Amino acid sequence: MIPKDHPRYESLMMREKLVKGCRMGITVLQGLIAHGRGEMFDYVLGERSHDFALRAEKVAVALMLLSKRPVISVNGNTAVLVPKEISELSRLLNAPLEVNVFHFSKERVDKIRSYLKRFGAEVLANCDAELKGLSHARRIVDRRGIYVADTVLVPLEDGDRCEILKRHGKRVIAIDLNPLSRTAMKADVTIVDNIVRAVPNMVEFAKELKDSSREELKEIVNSYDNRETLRMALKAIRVNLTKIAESL
Ligand code: PTJ
Repeated sequence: MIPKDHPRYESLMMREKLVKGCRMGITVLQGLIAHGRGEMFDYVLGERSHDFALRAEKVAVALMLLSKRPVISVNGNTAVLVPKEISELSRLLNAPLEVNVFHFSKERVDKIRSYLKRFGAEVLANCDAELKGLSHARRIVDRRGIYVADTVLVPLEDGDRCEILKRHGKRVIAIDLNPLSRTAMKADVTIVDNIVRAVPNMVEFAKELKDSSREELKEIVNSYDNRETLRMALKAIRVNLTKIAESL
């Protein structure tokens, strides 16, 4: 049991959720390693949602609201870290969740689907279509979801799928604490924030923006420059580390 007054309580609780996710067959062991990388970036970013992240979260919500077929891709880490919050976001944005995993087995996909359904979301997981150009398992998608989506939200993504989604004419929104990752660099909107803060922030933006006009939403999206977000994220790491070094 982790005492509530432990200085790293929230961080340790996230680890507990992922370990439990592994025991349930939802999260893969590789997901623990991926989380460790995320933790490291969160640490050097100061474990808070920076202004550049809040901006990207708002733009992401506006873009999803403007889209005809937005879809939220969910993997094993996302499913256990923010099941309730991502289901709420899905409802507010009218964007179904789709189980899409790197370490694929039909059994695992079904487990993630059943788990998410408990939170009331519409969950696609038919695995009945393939994204051309990808050789790994993330190519396996649902014909009603990512396959026909115009915008895909991809939290904690790995490798090259972002590029392939874009080649298929889709817009990609990434949530990734590592601003240097391939996905972060290639996405249309990169949210450099911990998923446990990013998704609740997006829920709030969705409540605020859901009745906005298309013109208002377009204005939010059109003035956005993702390269500026990446630049600011990298600079935030430098500034934070310099501040700490100089305070010693
Ligand atoms: O469930 P599966 O089979 O799809 O597998 C999922 C993992 C996460 C194992 C797979 O997608 C993977 O290997 O991912 P990577 O290549 O390690 O990339 C994950 C990215 O997410 C890294 O850049 C991490 O920095 C970032 N990340 C990890 N935890 C968080 C995070 N970003 C935001 N919030 C987090 N909590």
